Amino acid sequence: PFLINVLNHETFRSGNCYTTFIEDTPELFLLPESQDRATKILEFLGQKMVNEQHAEEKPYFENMVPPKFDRERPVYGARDEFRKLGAEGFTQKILGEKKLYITDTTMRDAQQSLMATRMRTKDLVGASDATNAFMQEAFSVEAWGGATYDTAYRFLKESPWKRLELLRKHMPNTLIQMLLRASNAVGYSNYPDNVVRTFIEEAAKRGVDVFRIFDSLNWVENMKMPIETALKTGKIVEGTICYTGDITDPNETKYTLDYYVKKAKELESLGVHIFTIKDMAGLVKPYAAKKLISALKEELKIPVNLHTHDSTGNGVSTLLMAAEAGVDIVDCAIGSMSSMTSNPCMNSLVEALRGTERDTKLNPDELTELSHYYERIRPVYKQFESGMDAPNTEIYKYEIPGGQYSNLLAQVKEMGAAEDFEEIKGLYKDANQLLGNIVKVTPSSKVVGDFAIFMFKNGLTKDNILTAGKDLSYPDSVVEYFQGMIGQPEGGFPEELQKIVLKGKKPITVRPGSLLPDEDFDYIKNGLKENFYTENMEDPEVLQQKALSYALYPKVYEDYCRHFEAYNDVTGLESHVYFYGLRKGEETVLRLDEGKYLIIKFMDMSEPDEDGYRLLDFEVNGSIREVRVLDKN
Ligand code: 3PY
Ligand code: ZN
Repeated sequence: PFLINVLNHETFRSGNCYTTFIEDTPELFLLPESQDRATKILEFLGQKMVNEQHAEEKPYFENMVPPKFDRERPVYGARDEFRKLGAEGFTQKILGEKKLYITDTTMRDAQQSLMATRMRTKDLVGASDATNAFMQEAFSVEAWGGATYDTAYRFLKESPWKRLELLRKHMPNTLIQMLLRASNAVGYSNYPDNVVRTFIEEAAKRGVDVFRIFDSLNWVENMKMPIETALKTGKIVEGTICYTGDITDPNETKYTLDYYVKKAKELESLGVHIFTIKDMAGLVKPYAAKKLISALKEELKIPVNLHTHDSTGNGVSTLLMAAEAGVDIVDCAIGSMSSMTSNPCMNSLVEALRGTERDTKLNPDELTELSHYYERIRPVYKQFESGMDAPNTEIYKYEIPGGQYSNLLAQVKEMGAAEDFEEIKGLYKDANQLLGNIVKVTPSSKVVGDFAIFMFKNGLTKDNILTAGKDLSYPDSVVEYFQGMIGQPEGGFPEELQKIVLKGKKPITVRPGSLLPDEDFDYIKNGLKENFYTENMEDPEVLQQKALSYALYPKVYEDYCRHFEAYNDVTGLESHVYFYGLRKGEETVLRLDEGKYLIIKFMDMSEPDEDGYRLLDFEVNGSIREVRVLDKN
């Protein structure tokens, strides 16, 4: 194909061809496959620039430049120690150490909580080599699971499996941690057992070393099968209980210190290696941390981990108190990706403990370098941020998780009800009480959020719902909750409201997974092969991952496949180009898998013709290319 390009080239055919012809003519290297890829990428950019973003309104962004670090310095990280000692050996060794271990949440929870999980693989991989080197004294890097799985397909048009593969390759000495919603896997409802089981096994094979497993109602029954499956993979398993209420409040009768200790012991008896308190809303106050961690350390024979958010501004104080009380591992995020709805600031904590007996052994200068990296890329994601720009102690009252706060606000704005956000937050609190004062974390937090918005739209209050709400049909998530389809809440369902919502439907009291029929993976695989072409389908292991994605998110996965067919792989584009397209005269370089480069420059776009199509002129490796895009505005 290269020779054909030479022979067909106008300059070559005209005979006016000098010895530098090949060097001066980069388009000769555009082989048919790359030509096709180039066309698809231009069409993707064209769609973006005509129908989504105004090229002229694009702010200035820098291209991604990875953090600097010494590549010659040998790295020996927690993963090396885990490989040497095994899951139990390594986690038990932690118990005997004074060092406070850190889990770096930047790549998962921080970006999920700050920017609606929009961070692209390219930007995560950009940080990964340096993260591997700088985090060698840390416990783990949380980089997968939670909301990152479906948002990768849904909004970023990339494969979460490919992300895992790349991060695995770039962080060979680091324990990669994922967040698993027990029987909800990485979704919003319970899945058949064989889906959850296959998902865990595949994740372990593809690079997950630490499984943090929680249930959105703290219903241990729902956590048993996923914990057992994860234990069988030989990886590290963190049994997790979500924190709600306030153990320092003398009026707290449900979520008391005893409640947490009892749950922790229940999980310990299932054989988990670590016990984690997951404080997704940032409700553990500093003195509650002291009390809680002291009690857990007293009662448990496995390391204790504390996960919290900084929405109230008390995050670092809470972690310090936990450190004083002997916590083994805490979660925090790199400086420029921390605080507010995100996790507490790692840089601050590391400095606070420097030189003390709980010194984390992390290097502040290295953390600064990593922080600068994320600071440079964060502006691209500004459009997805929550708008919380100062700590907010109202969170203690409303108990809204960090990750949900930004989503709820966006949803409220979309409804044109931004000025009613205060009222809606109040309804969130009331909705929680009406549902039985439950743990609020994905997906139970979605039930509370949906219910609050439903109450707002229908003028319902906690006082009139049993009458004014009698004949209404409730949001799907609320109906499923009262049916028992995400499990059983502590203390049971409020029966009067349950009857109104279910309208004669019978609730279940057993584990939903025990009733759901197994998914037929062969059937899914055949269907995918017949209907879609996406990369590496012929590889049976890749096909298994695709079948899992379809089983978890059929519609989202189908849309992703269609996008892939139309535009091929868009993950190599700089993030500002992916989200905003190109300004007139702006150039971007795209590396294709085959090791070839496309230098794409946007020249101009025409006004729509009578059929509504615009012509966009690009220069690709020096040649003019035109794409025609329907203007849907
Ligand atoms: C998730 O499930 O994605 C969470 O982060 C819950 O806090
Ligand atoms: Zn969290």
